[in-house]
Amino acid sequence: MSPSSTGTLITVAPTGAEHAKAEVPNLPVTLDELVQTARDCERVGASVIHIHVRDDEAKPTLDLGRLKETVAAVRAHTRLVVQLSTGGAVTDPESDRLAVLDALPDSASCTMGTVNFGDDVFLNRWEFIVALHKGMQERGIVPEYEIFDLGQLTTLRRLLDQHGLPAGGHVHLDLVMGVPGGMPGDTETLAAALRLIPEGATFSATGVGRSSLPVLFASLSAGGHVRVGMEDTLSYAKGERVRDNAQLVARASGLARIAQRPPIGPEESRVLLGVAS
Ligand code: KMH
Ligand code: ZN
Repeated sequence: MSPSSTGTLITVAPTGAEHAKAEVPNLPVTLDELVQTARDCERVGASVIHIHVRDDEAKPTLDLGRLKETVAAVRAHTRLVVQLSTGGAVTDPESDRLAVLDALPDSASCTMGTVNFGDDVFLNRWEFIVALHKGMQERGIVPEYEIFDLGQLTTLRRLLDQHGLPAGGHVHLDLVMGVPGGMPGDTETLAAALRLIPEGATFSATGVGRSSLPVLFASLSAGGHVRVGMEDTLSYAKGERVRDNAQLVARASGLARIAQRPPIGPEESRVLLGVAS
């Protein structure tokens, strides 16, 4: 992909599984808050939403009923590509993570290996990766392969070689950079990832915490797409907390325009990702 040949797909990851509502009161955790966030972010340039759901106590949950209700509500109120997390929280069992696919989102995340995750371990065994990949192929769900470290790009190539292309026929991945335990979020590491990305694939990049902006600039300059949101960063600038997810999406949209790679809308994102309309 040549750097200036395409617009920018902006994904918003509004909630995640790690932040506590008590400590982050503006984190969207209820269905109403999520739908409002989705609408606000679509208006300022997001075209994909990466969703983690919370329960009535605002704790992360993979309850299938809630996931289905969430997919339906976001579809009813926006045109965003709806991507569910199969990563969940580090404590979620594989069976629950696999069952996420039964909510039949447009897209779902699929992490390409185990990684230290702060003080925890985010476990993704090879057999589990294959089960997720095949489960998505069977259901026509388009994966976003999550890459937390460079070796996981090798795993992605092995997965595609052994088990074929994903639903939709196109490979799209997200470099999740700056997780304590994963690859750092800087230009050098993003550049190193480029030569390991499978031929014909598109990529997005996410910088966690203070790597948010360096990764955003690096990805835009390298022809990549971007993911932003309160799952990944709660700080807008030094000493300034994020106001809401739309603030992060609006900044990414502005920078994408400056880079002459303006945000693409949900329909164009569907075509790019191979998601059925
Ligand atoms: N919450 C992390 C343990 C994903 O959404 O697929 C995993 C995660 C990745 O956020
Ligand atoms: Zn996530």
